[in-house]
Amino acid sequence: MTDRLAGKTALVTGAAQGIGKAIAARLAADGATVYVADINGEGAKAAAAAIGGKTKAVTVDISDPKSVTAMFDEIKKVGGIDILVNNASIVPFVAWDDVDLDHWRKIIDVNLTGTFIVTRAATDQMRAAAKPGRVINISSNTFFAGTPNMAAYVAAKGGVIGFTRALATELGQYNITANAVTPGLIESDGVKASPHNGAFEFVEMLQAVKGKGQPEHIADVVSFLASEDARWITGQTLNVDAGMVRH
Ligand code: NAD
Ligand code: 4PL
Repeated sequence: MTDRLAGKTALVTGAAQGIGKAIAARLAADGATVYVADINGEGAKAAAAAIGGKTKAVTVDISDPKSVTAMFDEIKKVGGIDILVNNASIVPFVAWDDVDLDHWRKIIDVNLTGTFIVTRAATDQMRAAAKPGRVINISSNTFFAGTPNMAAYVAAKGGVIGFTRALATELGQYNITANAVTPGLIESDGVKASPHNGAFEFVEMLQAVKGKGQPEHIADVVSFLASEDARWITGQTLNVDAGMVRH
């Protein structure tokens, strides 16, 4: 769509489907080489093939440090990473009475700790190559709204915002920026296949601008944050939800 990411290498986690796939497609359309990473390796291959351009599929479990290290060893061979988009997460719909310790631990482990594991490896690689960099973390507007049936998820997404703020402080001296994006309800593959699909009417009532949130609404904003135009923005949380919440 532009050439503003030409020569850059990007990694998008959870890119086999949904918002991650749309982000990968947009960054590729902006000229970047894009690693389409997902725990669903077949899905990642299919997404990379569908997007075309300079995409490469990779199988990774963001909560497994060994798997993450192996992925970055591959990326290092082609010159290292410039742009990291932490998008992979589990999007649960679990009534409060069913939120037990196993569920809590699983959601924190993937959605928050997984984000840390990938960011640790990616930013070490950026620093070793003395390259400027971008970290873009996909949080959620549920952190502002306290959305029902997602208690562990809401906590993890708040953790992602806190982590982003600290990361910006730690990495500014290396010319690496870190920002979070908080989407509202988006009609992703995961949402379409879940009870969240029944919430669009209610959410649209709260939105200032009407319509159903689409993965591209998020991908276009991530493209901006990844670009040179966003060089003076760091530690911020950009809410992208048609005005459902104001924070
Ligand atoms: P989705 O369920 O459609 O896709 C998520 C992808 O992440 C899947 O392909 C899945 O295989 C992958 N994944 C899950 N665990 C993984 C792991 N351990 N390692 C690697 N990959 C893993 O989700 P989506 O709706 O497109 O959401 C994408 C991001 O946007 C998530 O961070 C989600 O929390 C956030 N978000 C979504 C919405 C929404 O309404 N859809 C709203 C706000 C925020
Ligand atoms: C408003 O992040 O932001 C449902 C499911 N509703 O995952 C989300 C809203 C969901 C959201 C989200």
